[in-house]
Amino acid sequence: MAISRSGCEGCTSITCTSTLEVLSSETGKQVKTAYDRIESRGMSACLFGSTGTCCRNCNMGPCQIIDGVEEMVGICGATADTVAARNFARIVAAGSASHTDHAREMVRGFLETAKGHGPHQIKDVEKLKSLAQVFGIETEGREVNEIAVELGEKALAEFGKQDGAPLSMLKRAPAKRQAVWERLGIAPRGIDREIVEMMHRTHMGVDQDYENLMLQASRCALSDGWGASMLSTELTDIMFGTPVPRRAIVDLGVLKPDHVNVTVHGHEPLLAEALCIAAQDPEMIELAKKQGAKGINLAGVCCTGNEILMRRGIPVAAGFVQQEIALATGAVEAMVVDVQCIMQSVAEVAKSFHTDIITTNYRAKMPGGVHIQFDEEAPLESAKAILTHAIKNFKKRGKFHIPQDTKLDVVVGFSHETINYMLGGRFRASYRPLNDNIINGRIRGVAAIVGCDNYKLLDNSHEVIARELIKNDVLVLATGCAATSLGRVGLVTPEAVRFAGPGLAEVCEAVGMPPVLHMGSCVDNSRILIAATAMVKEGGLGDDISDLPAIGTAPLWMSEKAVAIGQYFVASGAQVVFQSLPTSGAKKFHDYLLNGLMDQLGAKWNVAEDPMDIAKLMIKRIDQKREALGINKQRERVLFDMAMRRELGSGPLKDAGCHGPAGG
Ligand code: SF4
Ligand code: MSK
Repeated sequence: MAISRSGCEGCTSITCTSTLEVLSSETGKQVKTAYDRIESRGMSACLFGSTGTCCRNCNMGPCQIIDGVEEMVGICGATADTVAARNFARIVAAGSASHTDHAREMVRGFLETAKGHGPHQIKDVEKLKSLAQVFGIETEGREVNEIAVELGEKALAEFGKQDGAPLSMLKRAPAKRQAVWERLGIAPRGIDREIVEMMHRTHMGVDQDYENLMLQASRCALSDGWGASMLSTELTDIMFGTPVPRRAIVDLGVLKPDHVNVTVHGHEPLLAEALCIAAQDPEMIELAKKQGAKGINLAGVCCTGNEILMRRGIPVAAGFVQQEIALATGAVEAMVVDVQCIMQSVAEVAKSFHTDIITTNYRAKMPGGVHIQFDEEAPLESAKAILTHAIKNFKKRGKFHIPQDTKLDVVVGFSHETINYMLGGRFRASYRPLNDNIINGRIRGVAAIVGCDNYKLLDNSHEVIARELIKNDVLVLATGCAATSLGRVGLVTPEAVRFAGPGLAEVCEAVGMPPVLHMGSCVDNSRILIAATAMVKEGGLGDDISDLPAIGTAPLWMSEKAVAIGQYFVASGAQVVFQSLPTSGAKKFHDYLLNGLMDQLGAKWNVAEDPMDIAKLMIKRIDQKREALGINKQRERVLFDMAMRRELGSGPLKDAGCHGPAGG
């Protein structure tokens, strides 16, 4: 459905009140946003492009293929199925490459920290030691930094590995899943290698068999999920602290009228962490005061926002579709960006105001932006140079409009470790209570709502799905911009328990947790793999991820990364539902994704257009798994007695003022 702002009086398709308020304001009317561009283009998407049957992989084309029409194959003879599979596989490769390049930077930053360079330290020593074990690193009697250097070097080697044993972290998966990968020959050998091979196999005249292409697409995606993304999440946690539950606020109302507002947008938390430290520097605060501001207000956008929200409680101003809207307030002195999901239009919107778009990464510059290169070897100095530039803009601020009533409370920071500790209690961290509550039916199952927002679709889709799921006792795990949008509508807080079904509500109340758990940014979907594995290993819910009453969705996916994530979930045994897939023009291949993969992987893609249909499909799949496990009959509610409440009520939210295992 096309979304129009139509001067905003007729904005019936945008439900977000802060977006509507800014677009209707004097400052908002000054700018053109994606909503205007969609309206003027009429959203007439190319049929061949959107159904996956346009090929421009060689200069005999581009070829537009019509499935089943003999003369409408490619000049080279490529069929609709081959073309759609190659296009799909390239999307997976691009998404995996983005996570991989992000992860590589984080590993390099981790190594610098391990060597004692820069402002950061190894914060989570326990996690360092447990990851060191996965990599076969001796920890007994060794200095923390010595272990960290060896871990960093071994982690960096995972990217360029060619042969030998597969990626180290694959062995964290359930044994049965590892056997599936081995049997199919899809255990990734090295992270970069799988992306390169995927690009090669989709070149003109190489792999023409869609089933064979999908084997490599799975291997490539697994190198992201169990390789790059997992490395990034784990090493970032070790360096900056594993997230623990903390209260924070989200939405455009987090911008402050009397402060220098600096929004941090992109993905790699090295820059954002350095900015957080620099923003507390008395020298910087003094400079802001000299310019007439009361201080410096950092606020996140997109996944960088989620990273600093999870670890520091820094507010998030906007998700993906609100990046232009944040600037349209006229209250942002600088938007500091690094990589991924930064729309080129932000430079154009900024021109209407005093705002600068500060690019910081040599890989991502844009016309109209001011470039201040982030120096990994001197992060604090770079951060101060960036902030100084932003502070100097404060005096130039003209009219602005910050929607004051849109500032929502959230409780975030649900890492795998937190869930383990929170549900298992202080003395025996474990997933046992979660599994037991699934088996006895209080919790029907677990659903992940992840990924982007997308201007093409109704902006309340995440909310509709989440409300239906929690109402039906399904615990929701959220990441990325989906988590931000759920925070904006008040579902990421313990108070949202009133919207949950009776069984889920009982568990949430006993622990004091929200029915929607914010697990972080888009690379943090690897946390969901670890959580799913922990559920399997705890016992009682089958012996593979594919046995769990669990499912994921990225209903408003926009980025290629979302498809890579979807594919690594499916290859790990978890079903996913998308609102659409760019493969529907190729009947056999499309059917292979929606059905055929099941035989090999025990999981598959699903498609449903309407958000409510997505939710219903997710519940249906969860119930099918419950039935297969023989636990569907046990859904009569067992009321908590006092002993049960006491046992669960010892988690961090109840008795530790929102501080978990690693402190706060
Ligand atoms: Fe056309 Fe084949 Fe070239 Fe693709 S690879 S553009 S289908 S000739
Ligand atoms: S930022 S990938 S829009 S989640 Fe990770 Fe949001 Fe999707 Fe970008």
